[in-house]
Amino acid sequence: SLRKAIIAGNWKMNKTRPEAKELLEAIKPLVANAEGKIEVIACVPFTNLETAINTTAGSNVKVGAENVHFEKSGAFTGEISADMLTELGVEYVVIGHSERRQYFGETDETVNKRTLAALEAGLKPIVCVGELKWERQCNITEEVIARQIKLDLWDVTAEQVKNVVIAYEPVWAIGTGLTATPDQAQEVCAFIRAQLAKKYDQATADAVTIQYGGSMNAGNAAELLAQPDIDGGLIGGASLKAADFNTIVQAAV
Ligand code: 3PY
Repeated sequence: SLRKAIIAGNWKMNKTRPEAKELLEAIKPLVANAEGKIEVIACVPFTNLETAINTTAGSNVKVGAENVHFEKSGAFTGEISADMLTELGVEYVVIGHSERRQYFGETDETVNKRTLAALEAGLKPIVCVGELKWERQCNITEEVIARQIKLDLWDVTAEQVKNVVIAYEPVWAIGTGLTATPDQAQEVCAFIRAQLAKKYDQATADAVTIQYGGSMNAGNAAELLAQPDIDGGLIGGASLKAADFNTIVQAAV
């Protein structure tokens, strides 16, 4: 592949600090052989970031946050800025996960603002896109994805987009145990790359890592990752078990 694969765990709202330390200590030796071949990331709750940074120091496991606010500082009670994350040593941040869009009022506009703020601060955004079940049934998956790519990456330059990871997560496959078939996932990931080629150029599009997410697990990862336009995974539940997460990592090495 032209691109480095990226396997990222999305821990969601799970794990206290001692539990986070224990899980990362278990993951580290298992995935050590991936060093230099693929990127391995744990995206963890804000309260676990410092623990995760300390626990993974000197290893090939990188740390990401699960959200970031778009303003630099100020009266935004409960929010966390990009500078606060980079100062800790955080490298990646998940932006616009469907749970944030569904439950916390995220829109393409706020996803775009967060993406720009993250890039400006030197964080690598993992921007999540994906259609609802209803939208797939109505045959408008491509319109939905095209709109998200256009709006979420508004004003993101060709130079900047090389630091953006796109995660294709069909909303009907999140937390449902349903997974897109490899063909379905490949079709949309190729469509995303075509949209990037249209917006930027083919060389730029070819350099962007596109992950599949949505109930990727130890059993289905290999065939999803074998698809030409799927360059990794954003892993929910299976990232909370060291052995399962490692099976997925090994499928990408
Ligand atoms: C899932 O696998 O359910 C996810 O939401 C990954 O982000």
